[in-house]
Amino acid sequence: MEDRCFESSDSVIKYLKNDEDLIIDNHDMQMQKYDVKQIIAEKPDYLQIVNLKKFRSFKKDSIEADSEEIMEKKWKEYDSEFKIFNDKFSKQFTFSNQQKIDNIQYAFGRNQLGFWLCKIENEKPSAYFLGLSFSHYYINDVQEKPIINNGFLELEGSFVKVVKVPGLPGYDDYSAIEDGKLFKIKLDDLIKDSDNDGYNDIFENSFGLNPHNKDSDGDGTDDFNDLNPMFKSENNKFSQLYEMLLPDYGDENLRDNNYFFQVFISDCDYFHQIKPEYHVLFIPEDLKLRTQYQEITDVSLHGVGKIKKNKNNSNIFYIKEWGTSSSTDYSAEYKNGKWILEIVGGYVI
Ligand SMILES: [Ca+2]
Ligand SMILES: [Ca+2]
Ligand SMILES: [Ca+2]
Repeated sequence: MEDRCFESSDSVIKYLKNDEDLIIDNHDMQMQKYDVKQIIAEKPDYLQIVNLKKFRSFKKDSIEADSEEIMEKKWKEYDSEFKIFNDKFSKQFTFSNQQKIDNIQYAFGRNQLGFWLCKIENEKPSAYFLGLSFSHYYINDVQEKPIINNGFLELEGSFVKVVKVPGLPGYDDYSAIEDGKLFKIKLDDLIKDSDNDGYNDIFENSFGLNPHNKDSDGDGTDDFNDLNPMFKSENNKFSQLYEMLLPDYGDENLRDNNYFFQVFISDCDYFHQIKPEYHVLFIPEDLKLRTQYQEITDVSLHGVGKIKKNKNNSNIFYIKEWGTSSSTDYSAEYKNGKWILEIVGGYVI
């Protein structure tokens, strides 16, 4: 645990440098050159890909230049068009491509983790993770044909690659590798939830949960309702420190947002033991321990680093927390059973 949670050196400069290296490593992983062949070779088994003769290009679909007024009008239309989805799913997804079949309403949903099929049946919302990485797959915003057809989810789109914007970690741009694809997934495969805990198998496999156990970490709470489904929460000094450094959403109650997650890349046991106020997932630091989805998809928007000890005072520590556009260094003093945090550095882009 010592290695996984604590920095070995106590030079602040070295500490900062290590952290930047970590961020750069994660970006390098994204920069791996994938071509069409490789994407197809590594595609999930349940995915079928059909080449379309007539199609809407990535360029047309994604970067059609609109004036601000048109954009505003579009957003207003969006609000009314997807009102029932926004109501039922709170604001956990951006929706498109709505479809009604008998008394079931479907829409395609996107969030920080990736792509989902959202369904409302008898007033009850459910979402099914597609497991298709936005690093490789682009799904068109506009699609003339219905997304549900003959027992399949059918989505038009393109193969893409991520282009990192230099100097702006977290700001991704995309370019198309090949347009005119129809991505097909059998609804039975997509909806399959072997342990019946509310998360489909594809989601659990993509993020390292157990698709055959309702309670992956064995803490007595089902994965779907467990805010920290991968690890048992424990109340100790250092888990408290990590809790204090989590992104703060104020009084907003996100507990019932079962499809909203903060994802952290960390192997630190104390970090894993947090008791958060919203759903969290962890990704292993070791690339070899990641799932195929995690290997190619950058879903972590926030991070908290390792703990650095002060050589002269065993109650003083240093720790860094970062988001997509800022990074903050803290000194943390443990005094009378409480942490006192003080900002000692950082940057904002
Ligand atoms: Ca499940
Ligand atoms: Ca499960
Ligand atoms: Ca659990």
